[in-house]
Amino acid sequence: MPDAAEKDALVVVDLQNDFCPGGALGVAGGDKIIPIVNDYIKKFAARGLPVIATRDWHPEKTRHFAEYGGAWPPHCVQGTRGAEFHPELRLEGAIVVSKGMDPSEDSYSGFEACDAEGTPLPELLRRLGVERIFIVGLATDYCVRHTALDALRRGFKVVVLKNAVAGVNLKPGDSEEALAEMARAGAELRESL
Ligand code: VGL
Ligand code: ZN
Repeated sequence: MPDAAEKDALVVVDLQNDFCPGGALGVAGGDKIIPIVNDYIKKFAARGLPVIATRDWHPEKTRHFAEYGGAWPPHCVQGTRGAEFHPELRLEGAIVVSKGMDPSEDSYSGFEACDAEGTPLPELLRRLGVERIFIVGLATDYCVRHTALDALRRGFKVVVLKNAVAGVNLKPGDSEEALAEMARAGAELRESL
């Protein structure tokens, strides 16, 4: 990791079973990024830099799901196997933050997530002195995109590691477009660490 400054953190977005192939909302190639993400987690941890893992964590009934007016099939329902992190993901000592619990909100952004004590992610990052986040995970066109844009709005620097993200692509090209939008908003796109 050539230029990791002291105030960096890794944010691993929603690497859960339901977003991987075979899951309720499987992203093509979603599981292929896991070994790369595991390597990045090790590198950050080895430097004593924070690693945050977000998870989509929905109630059974939420306006996020098509049955109740939303866009999606049920996925990442609290306590189900689909909501668990992928078994190959090695989170080590990562801080887990959850989002999507409010049945009236989509909550795509990791910045709406809280840890087990209810501390919101922006507050956690501030306490840790983080200035720049490296984003990896799923899905490029939803949670990665919203997390990156929110981070930039709140004054964090953002690097998106392109070899460790994958998208839903409801429309072909959605992920490419999302990456371009993140770049326009000020995110740095890097192929890898
Ligand atoms: C996500 C669709 C629905 C994501 C979450 O994590 O990108 N996408 N809920
Ligand atoms: Zn969701």
